[in-house]
Amino acid sequence: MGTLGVAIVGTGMIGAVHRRAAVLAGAVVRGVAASSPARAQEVAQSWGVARAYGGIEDAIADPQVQVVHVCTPNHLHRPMAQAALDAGKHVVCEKPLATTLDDARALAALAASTGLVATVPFVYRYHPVVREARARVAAGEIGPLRLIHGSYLQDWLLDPASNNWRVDPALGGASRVFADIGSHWCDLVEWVGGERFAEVSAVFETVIAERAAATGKSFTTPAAGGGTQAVSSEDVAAAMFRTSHGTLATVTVSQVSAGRRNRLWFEIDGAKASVAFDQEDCERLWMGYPDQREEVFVRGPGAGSAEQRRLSVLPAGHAQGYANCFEAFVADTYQAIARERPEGLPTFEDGLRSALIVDRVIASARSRAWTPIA
Ligand code: SOE
Repeated sequence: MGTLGVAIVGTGMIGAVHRRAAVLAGAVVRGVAASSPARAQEVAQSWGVARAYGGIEDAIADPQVQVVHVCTPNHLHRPMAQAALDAGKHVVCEKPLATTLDDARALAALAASTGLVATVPFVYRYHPVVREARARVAAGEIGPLRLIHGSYLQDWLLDPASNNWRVDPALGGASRVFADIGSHWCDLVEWVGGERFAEVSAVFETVIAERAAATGKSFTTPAAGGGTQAVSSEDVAAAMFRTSHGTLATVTVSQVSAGRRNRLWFEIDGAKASVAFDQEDCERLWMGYPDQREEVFVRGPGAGSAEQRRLSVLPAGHAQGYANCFEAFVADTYQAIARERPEGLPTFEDGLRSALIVDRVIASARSRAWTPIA
């Protein structure tokens, strides 16, 4: 495969993460599109990128671009990803794949019909010890599942002075905290545990009723005096799931938990052992046994499952984290374009699965009833 040409559409915090991962994977970023042509110019200059596109039309018309990374606010994912696929470009589209289930269905169907590579960054799958957990569960080391539990907690929206496009349902979608980060947790535990959620009972709470008016930037703390706006999206969510095997799962999700920056944590308890992962302590995997034994598996290239070793690019003790996951995800996406099939690559099918879960979680939170996921 020759050098891939890439367009980055959306230049907030996550656009910069995509750009770095694309470059490290050997691609050339041909151009950027942003919220305005002026902003695209500014970013193109600071990133040292050749072209500042006027919009998605220019990006997909660029013959030097084979892959479009959609890093815009959520409500633009559907039109941007669709335009790119229609133009014959491979797509990496941020999660949530779309703000409605119908839009996610349409994108997944379109991607399947084109045969193009279309992926969604469920990047926590790329922690080497997460691969280790999955391999151990699949090998029967923890036995039949008895319980799944955990949380995904952040604090970047604790301050009422903080606001962001994600808070506005017109831009972020009908769910905020669950679609933004609960979606990662669900993807991860279904993928590691090997059981799919079949029904849900969920509760949403908006604990900060008013926030400083948003400026539209990806992570924003607006200056005082800019007015306030009422908040309708949820700051916290709690959900109980039952898998199709009958296993109970519970998760707490929050963007207002002081001191928790990005704490995705899960534990899967089986009949023979338990396995636990903490994203903020991501070099280690905990295994617990009923006879008081414990094992802490430490990430490294020399031990453990094949996928753990494949993704451990640094020696143990040389911490590998979030950015490395992103890099490995983008590198695997590009490998898929080269016709290889990397293990565990999250595609638009996984984005659709996630959109279905989020849709059912929202329905349950509204109806206050157990709701099937089918
Ligand atoms: C903000 O909550 C955010 O950047 C999410 O949008 C990402 O998906 C998550 O990985 C980190 O936090």
